[in-house]
Amino acid sequence: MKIGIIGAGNIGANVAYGLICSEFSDKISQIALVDIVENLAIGKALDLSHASAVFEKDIKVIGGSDYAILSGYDIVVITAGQTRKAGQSREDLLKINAKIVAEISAKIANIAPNSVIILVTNPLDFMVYTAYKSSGFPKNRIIGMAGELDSARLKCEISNLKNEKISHIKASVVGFHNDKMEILKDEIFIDNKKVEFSGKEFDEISQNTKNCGPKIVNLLGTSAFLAPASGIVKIIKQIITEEDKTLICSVIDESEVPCGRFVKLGKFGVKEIVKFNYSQNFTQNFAYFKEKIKNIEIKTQNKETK
Ligand code: A3D
Repeated sequence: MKIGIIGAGNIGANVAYGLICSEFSDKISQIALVDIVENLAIGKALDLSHASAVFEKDIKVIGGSDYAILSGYDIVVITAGQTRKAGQSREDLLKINAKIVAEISAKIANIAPNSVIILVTNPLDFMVYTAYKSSGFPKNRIIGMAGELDSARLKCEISNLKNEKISHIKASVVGFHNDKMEILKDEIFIDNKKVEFSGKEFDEISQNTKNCGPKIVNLLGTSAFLAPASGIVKIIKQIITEEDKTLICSVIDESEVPCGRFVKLGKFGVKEIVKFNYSQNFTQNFAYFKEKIKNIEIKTQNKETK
């Protein structure tokens, strides 16, 4: 498998490093970093190629600013764009990042027309939609990473509150990657037993989960990158190994509204959107998305590529 990463910044470089260190690294032959800042992509690729050599892995890592290096690639991750600064919401980045992601997606469609595109650029669900329209790819080949990160953050909160090991906890966050994210209270289990929370406890873990993003921005002056990169590595693992596992990813169904849903992944991206009885709120929020996206001009490709 050949994996391209657009944006050699914090998330991009850590996705590459995570892939090199992964237990499925033998399935990866090449990683390419592309960044508008050419030296950054070349320099980080060089460093990562040495990391790969330290671990005695046969992964070639290349970098540059020319998209031609992605020719025929299988998976392309888009991390390029601005990050939010303290006080900014993810949606403050909408216009600027939509322009960046639209241009990049159109280039990917030309150079790697059979690839699966994975997005992390914020505001995530809007960028999934932008890449879908600008690439002309079918819905199954566009995947956004957020639900696995938000669910991991929720698991950390539950682990701290109940003093339980993360590996014993099942917890899911679906919907949009913003304040409207939905914590599935009835789907929280420890050792397969449903967990009961007082109203105050549930409010606290919900609020803390939603606040993880801004809290890290305030501490670091930039957004989180190690956990988001790990979420992308997890998605790539599912695509490559095709294990029968359910993840939460931002995907587009017939409603044409991307947001976090339960999915199964495989070589061609989304294999299945798993049926689930989502709340009324979940679908009511679609109106909010449609209202916001209609003000964003997105250059679209004429037809879907197969
Ligand atoms: P950062 O370290 O700034 O890296 C972004 C990289 O993109 C930089 O190296 C830029 O040079 C590059 N870039 C900018 N414009 C272009 C372009 N047109 N073509 C190619 N490269 C370009 O940011 P980061 O890696 O920390 O974050 C990347 C994105 O992920 C931001 O939009 C964040 O808000 C977002 N993010 C999402 C999550 C989710 O959970 C969805 C979490 C954390 C961050």
